Amino acid sequence: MDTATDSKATANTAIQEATDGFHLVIDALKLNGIDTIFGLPGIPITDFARKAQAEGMRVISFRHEQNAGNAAAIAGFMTQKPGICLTVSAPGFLNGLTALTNATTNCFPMILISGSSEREIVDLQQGDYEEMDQLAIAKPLCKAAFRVLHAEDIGVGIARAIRAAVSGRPGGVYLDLPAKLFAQAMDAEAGRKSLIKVVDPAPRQIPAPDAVQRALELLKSAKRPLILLGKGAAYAQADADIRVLVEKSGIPYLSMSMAKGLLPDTHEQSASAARSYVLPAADVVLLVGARLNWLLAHGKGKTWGGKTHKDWGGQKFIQIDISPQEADSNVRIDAPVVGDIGSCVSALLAGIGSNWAKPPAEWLNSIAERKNKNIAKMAETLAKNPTPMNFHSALNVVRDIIKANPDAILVNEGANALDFTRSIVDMYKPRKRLDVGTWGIMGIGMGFAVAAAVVSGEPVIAIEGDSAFGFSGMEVETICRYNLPVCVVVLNNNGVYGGTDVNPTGGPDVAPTVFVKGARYDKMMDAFGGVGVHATTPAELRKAMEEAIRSRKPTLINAVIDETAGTESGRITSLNPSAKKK
Ligand SMILES: Cc1ncc(C[n+]2csc(CCOP(=O)(O)OP(=O)(O)O)c2C)c(N)n1
Ligand SMILES: [Mg+2]
Repeated sequence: MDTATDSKATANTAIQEATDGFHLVIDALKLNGIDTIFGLPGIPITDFARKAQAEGMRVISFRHEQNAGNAAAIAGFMTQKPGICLTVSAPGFLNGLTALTNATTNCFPMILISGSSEREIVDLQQGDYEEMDQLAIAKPLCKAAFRVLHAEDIGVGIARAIRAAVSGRPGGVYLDLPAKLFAQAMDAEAGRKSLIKVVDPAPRQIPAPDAVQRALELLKSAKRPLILLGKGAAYAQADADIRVLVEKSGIPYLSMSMAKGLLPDTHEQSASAARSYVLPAADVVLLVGARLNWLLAHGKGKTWGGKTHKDWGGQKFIQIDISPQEADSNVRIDAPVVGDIGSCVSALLAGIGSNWAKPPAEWLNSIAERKNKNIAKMAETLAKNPTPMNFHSALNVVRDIIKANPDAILVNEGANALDFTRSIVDMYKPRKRLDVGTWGIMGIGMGFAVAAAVVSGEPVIAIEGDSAFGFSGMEVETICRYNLPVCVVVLNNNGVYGGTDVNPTGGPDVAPTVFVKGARYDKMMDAFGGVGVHATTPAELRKAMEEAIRSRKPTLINAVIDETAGTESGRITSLNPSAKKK
């Protein structure tokens, strides 16, 4: 080949070697180790989803964007990489937005990528197909929001979204990609060069030595110390150090819902069975990735030994949190330790050394005494076998199944279905319990279950109230379509909190909390080729769950629960405003 032909060939290759917005987004995600997209196709992102699959990404399609969003959020929690949710414009975007905001509230790293309509039409409000100023709407509802208008900026856009999602306190990020962007072409080599592989996306944040010292001194002075592990501690994946900190210090601990299993719930230092005793009695409390929000009664009031709901108890708090703004949000924090949880815990560990004095025996004994009494009482209740089943007799089965399969992931939502499961079902390993989180949001069930199965490959058990299940129930088709090892157990008590309310007018409408009685949710699973089981006894439930775990087949068990067994709002009845006028 002579030189003339040679250079002609090169010129031709240069023209042929173009890339476009579609591929730049895919390449930028892949370059940053993101290999899965949860979404729902349609204009303008259908081809994007197709091309992502063609380029080897896992694209999991849902039946509603909120479920795809919840899947992305929990994938973020499990992996420390932002989970990606992909939606169409306006309505699809809005459907995904609830999940994005929930992710932000829960500090789960997630990126919602939505296609959007033409900017010039949207901005003049000329009525485009699915017109909406999505960026403006997303902004106040998530941690950060960006829009990319030019193909050469895709690399920067994805990099900024990743950093914003995972650095500092993780959260939800919105990334707006207008339809026109996808088709924009550019030179492939220039495109490659424009992409950014994010270096150290979630940099460690080392706590200040004097803050650590202050915390250690306070902890040392305690007569009745307590450690509180939050879902931030679970997210941090500092499991071994957290366990050593708890064990070396000898301090009793409580796990918040999604921190259950960080140490096995059966650990001798777990004070969960004596929670209502230890919270008001503790004198120094070490919060590890747990915020003093409503889930901890804002750190004050009767729960903490205060005289009224507003009074502070006498506790002093040490708070480990990555956000410097968290301290003093509800009550005084005497020793804030700001940094990433892994770094903070290892700094405390270094300070604790090997001859740290264990807490006074009096404190440990009084906890043990209450704990043993409550555990014995619970064992008695669990051993009963009433007809129809109640939450206890059904969940006693789930408790055994998780004990035998500690790697299985437990997804949980509902009111009574949530609260009873949390207290009855022990967890043995970190990040195995995924639930309604900070908001107590219904609808996370099937999205979380799908993502948990996709991300981990482990069997997933979703314990669902019948109302809770309804929010995402259509995704049983998704579970069947991808043949995921998910076993859904619907604790069916005929309604929201129960099925006994009646319409006081005597009119034909049932009460607002009541559903069709005796509904057969198992048939929904049958409809899509999974295994549906109707279980009316603990023995039937046990057999069906064991079979589901063994076979790894999509399974839905309709577990019939006494419709009178629940209480209004589960365990948070006190938050219900009650009408003054009867
Ligand atoms: C998005 C959303 N909507 C409504 C609620 C209010 N809510 C809390 S629990 C619940 C359902 C409780 O019923 P179920 O899931 O059947 O649980 P049960 O108490 O009957 O076991 C509802 C609707 C919520 N938390 N989130
Ligand atoms: Mg119910």
